[in-house]
Amino acid sequence: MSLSTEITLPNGIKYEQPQGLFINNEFVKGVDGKTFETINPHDEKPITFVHEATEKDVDIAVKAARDALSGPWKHIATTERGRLLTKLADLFEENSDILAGIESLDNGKATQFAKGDVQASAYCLRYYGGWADKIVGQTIDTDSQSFNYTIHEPVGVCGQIIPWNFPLLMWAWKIGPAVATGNTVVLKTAEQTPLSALYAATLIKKAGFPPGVVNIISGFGRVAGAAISSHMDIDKVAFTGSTLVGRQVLQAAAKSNLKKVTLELGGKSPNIVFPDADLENAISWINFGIYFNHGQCCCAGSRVLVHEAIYDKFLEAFKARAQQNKVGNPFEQGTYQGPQISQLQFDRIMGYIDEGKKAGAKVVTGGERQGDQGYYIKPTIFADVTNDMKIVQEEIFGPVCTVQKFKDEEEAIKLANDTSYGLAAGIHTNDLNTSIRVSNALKAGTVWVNQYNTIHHQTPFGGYKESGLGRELGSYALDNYTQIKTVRIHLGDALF
Ligand code: TXE
Repeated sequence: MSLSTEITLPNGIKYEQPQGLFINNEFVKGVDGKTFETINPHDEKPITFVHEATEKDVDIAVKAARDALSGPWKHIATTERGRLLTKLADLFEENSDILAGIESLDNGKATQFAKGDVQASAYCLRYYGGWADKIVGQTIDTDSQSFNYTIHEPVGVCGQIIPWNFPLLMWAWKIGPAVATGNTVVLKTAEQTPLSALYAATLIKKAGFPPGVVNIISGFGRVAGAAISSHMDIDKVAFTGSTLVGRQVLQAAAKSNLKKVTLELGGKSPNIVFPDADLENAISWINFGIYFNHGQCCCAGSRVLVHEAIYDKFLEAFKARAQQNKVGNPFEQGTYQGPQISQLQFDRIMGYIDEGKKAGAKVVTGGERQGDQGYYIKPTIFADVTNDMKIVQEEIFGPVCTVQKFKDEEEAIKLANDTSYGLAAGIHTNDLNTSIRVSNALKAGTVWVNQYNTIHHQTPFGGYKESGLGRELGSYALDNYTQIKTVRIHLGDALF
């Protein structure tokens, strides 16, 4: 079985696709010689195969990461660590067409948004490159007999498990802060989308990272993912994915070596429209809030709450806007929404749509698949829903939203918070007081006012309640990847 293959992207770009596991800066086969195929969600056909990591390969990758930690990486100047990350960011930008093309092919996202992901990944890597030589402790004055200071040390070997909805961006969110703070990494991609991460691995080597600092493996959750979360020589695990698996990762960490855990999980985020909002703007953001990335966003604004005074007008205009979104081939000019990631996700979403219809919700638009090939689903709006319906309570992770009426601010807040999740929320109003009052009352890790889905690498992101543990992005993410050591020096004679 080969370790790389030439692929011609639908836009004519030819490139060499690595297929191996990236360990110690080399592509290798898995110990058990297993491979698996990755499917193009646009035509449901296999693109190519990649080598599969099993427990033994996770062990090998962890050893590589452990060795790197006590090798040259330990002694590398912090400024040099930062330079490697900024170089990596430059390489992302230089290879933007290939990286975005792979993302559209393997994940199905429209080229315009795939390019946005590559740019956002580069910004994220560059931002954390800037932090590498600014990780500082404190000196703490307690009394004249003591000198106290803290050092922020790397946690060690970090296992990172990422999903398929933003394969490159999650790669950058995870690797950036881990490497900036001096850790080493074993990152497992999602089995649905291994390709862009492997191409990005070639850039790790090109940027000049020492072998073993960043290791990238393809494999399945129950095998390689589980091996990471229960590994005795991994010091921290960062996971993005379903709440169900997030719980399993936390349990595995508790049962093994109590490794540190950060979790970025699901959501069922409310997007609230007050009667004084600029309706045209609000509708554009609400449309982007749910249909961006085909609804496959943990923070998707999937529960739209609209004041009763503007409800009918809103619904009519939102329906018209959603019907304008071009659904189709990700490589075609102007495509807004591509296919869902897999047959499994397609079936899950269609199952929720059926469930909503059976429960008596009204389909305002969509509610069916598009075409007969590829995992395409029409942008779907449900109205006449009640809070106890499954489509209002459970994460659908597809282009499906519900629209509900509220009569006043108090009811809007009550409905918004009536969920086990707490990742994000949106507020659309021109009243400053309303925006601040409601932001304060919402149980969500991010509140967007008069915008939606505008995640920025400098601002933290993460969930309240069952949406996760810890924060990614911004300076806050650095805390996940550092251990704080306190050193107390006694300056006088013995006290006791
Ligand atoms: O997620 P999984 P799936 C939500 C969304 C979606 C649902 C299912 O609601 O419909 O999850 O998606 C790895 N130990 N989100 O099945 O299984 C897996 O290999 C360790 C929200 O794809 O959680 C992949 O790398 N790892 C979300 C990653 O976990 C395991 C993004 C995510 O897969 C594992 C994706 C195990 N036992 C889905 N089992 C978000 N927060 O953005 C699986 N994995």
